[in-house]
Amino acid sequence: MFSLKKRPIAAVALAASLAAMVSLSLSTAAHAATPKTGSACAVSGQVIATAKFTMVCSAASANTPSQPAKLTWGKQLPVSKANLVMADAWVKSIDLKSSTWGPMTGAFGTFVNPSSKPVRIVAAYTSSAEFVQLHEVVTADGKMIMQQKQGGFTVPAKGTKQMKPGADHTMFMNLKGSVNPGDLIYVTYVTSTGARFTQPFLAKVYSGGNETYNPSGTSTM
Ligand SMILES: [Cu+2]
Repeated sequence: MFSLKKRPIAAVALAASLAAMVSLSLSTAAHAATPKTGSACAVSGQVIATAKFTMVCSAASANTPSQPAKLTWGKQLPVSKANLVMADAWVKSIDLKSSTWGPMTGAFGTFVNPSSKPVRIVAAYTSSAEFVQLHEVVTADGKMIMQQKQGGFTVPAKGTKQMKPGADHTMFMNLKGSVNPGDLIYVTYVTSTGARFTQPFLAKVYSGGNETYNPSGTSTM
């Protein structure tokens, strides 16, 4: 574990290596055929979204020190419309020029599921960042760290699921630019069945939510 706040150099190196991995895999996706289900992918939580289907990069099993997770592309999930809405959606603003963090920020809000079936959110994407992860905050070695949440977020039938600082949240990774107070950032969530739901997040100034990021955490679907 390392603290991005205390070690900006490590954060920059992490961001650079993630950027390299993402641009490699994105350019591969753009120039080649759609990757095969089960083939290797670079970044857990990365999404390929077309008009017809969605594919999510995730691990077949949880990541452990002795057995690093193998990341693979999931199956092509047919596109449909998710039966979800969100209340109080906001994102923490970040000025990339003055930030000592990597180019990442958190988004929060409450999912509302009006249907009679639970909905599981497994991935998300936005044009404002190279990829998006669904994070949880846990305590490890006495420190608060954030990492990908195994299995994503489940919104119970006729229920809600809250994302808030210091707990489950949506993380924008490798932001393409600063997020200024008042900006609206559009995020599309993908459920386990491939249903999608796009939500605007209003950017505002917030000083908390500074957990250390554990980059070795991976998501399983
Ligand atoms: Cu996070």
